[in-house]
Amino acid sequence: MSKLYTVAVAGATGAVGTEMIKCLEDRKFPIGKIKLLASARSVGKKIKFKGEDIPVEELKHNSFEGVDIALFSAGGDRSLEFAPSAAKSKCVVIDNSSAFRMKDDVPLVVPEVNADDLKKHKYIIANPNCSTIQMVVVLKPLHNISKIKNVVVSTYQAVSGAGLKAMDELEKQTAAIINNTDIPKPSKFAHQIAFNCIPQIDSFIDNRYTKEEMKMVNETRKIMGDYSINVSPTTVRVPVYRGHSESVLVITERKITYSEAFAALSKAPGVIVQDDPFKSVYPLPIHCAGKYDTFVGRIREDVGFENGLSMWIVSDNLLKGAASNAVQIAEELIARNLL
Ligand code: NAP
Ligand code: 3JN
Repeated sequence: MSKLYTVAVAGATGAVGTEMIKCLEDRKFPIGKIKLLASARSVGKKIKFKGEDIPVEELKHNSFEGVDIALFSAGGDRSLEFAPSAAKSKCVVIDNSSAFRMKDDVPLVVPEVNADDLKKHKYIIANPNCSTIQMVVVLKPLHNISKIKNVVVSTYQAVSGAGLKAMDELEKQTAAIINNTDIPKPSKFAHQIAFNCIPQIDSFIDNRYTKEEMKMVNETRKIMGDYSINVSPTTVRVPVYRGHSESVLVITERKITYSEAFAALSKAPGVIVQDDPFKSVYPLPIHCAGKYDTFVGRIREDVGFENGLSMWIVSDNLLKGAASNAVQIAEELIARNLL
């Protein structure tokens, strides 16, 4: 019989953690025992896993004794505090926060792109930012045809990327506007998100970009293993519950034709091409929600830039952008005997 693993989910009650638990069950991850960890506030709650009610435990330094793999999505501060304790007890941490992503000795992995980097792990592996993950899954097959020099990307990011409270904020503001009652003040976002678009995700830094934008710049280079790729991002929050969309222009060393791009993307792992614009067929967040793949359409040879290729990329930010990429990393560790 093949080995069954003890798996912990830290942040089990959150938007990402909830999806991690569902994903482990849905993908039939070989689990013998699951530990669900969150803050002291959640102790007493139970979460269903494979038909069983599992009690939520408080995340503590000794939570990882006897645990083989821990999926972390409890925020960067918790990752910084608890991931080293887990690693010390030889539990492999797959961390969803930005806490370790740019550290030299921590692999930053999207399995379709750089699964080989996993062999360098020292018990902590980082899951990239959601906007970066869905972009690099599509960029890699194009980069294999001709080296990508520049990427110009604008994102249209769903509120679920900012957690459960952010989803609630959109719902309550929308209901208030429709029912003509007082609109609740913004709390998770800098402005009202209902019926609006906000060109700010995370906080601003000195160069006038946001942290989310700089994650796209730095993480893309590390995952693609090519520090010469220049990324020019603008990240925008839109009133969509689930599914991040991206308008992406890539400039390559030599021209990639529409047919070459279509052929390469059609056979790329984890990518589904939906591209029949004359019949209004292109990826939409409402259709991509709940799916593990990344969807690409509106592929066209760019009219404004020589050697430019433009496209529209959509994926479920809570799945491929977070939970299912993390579970895929765990699956890859088992397949490669790296646990
Ligand atoms: P969320 O819905 O607000 O959930 C936060 C989770 O963290 C909850 O389970 C919460 O437990 C737990 N938590 C908070 N404080 C804690 C503490 N002191 N000790 C233990 N657990 C604690 O947020 P989310 O959207 O799931 O995001 C969680 C984290 O995942 C983010 O901060 C980010 O680092 C990462 N993330 C990554 C991506 C990505 O792009 N890959 C996308 C979204 C999020 P309680 O319910 O008990 O408070
Ligand atoms: O806002 C989004 O759509 C994605 C958000 C990701 C996020 C939210 C809070 C903290 C991150 C992340 O994964 O980069 C973090 C973090 O820095 O850990």
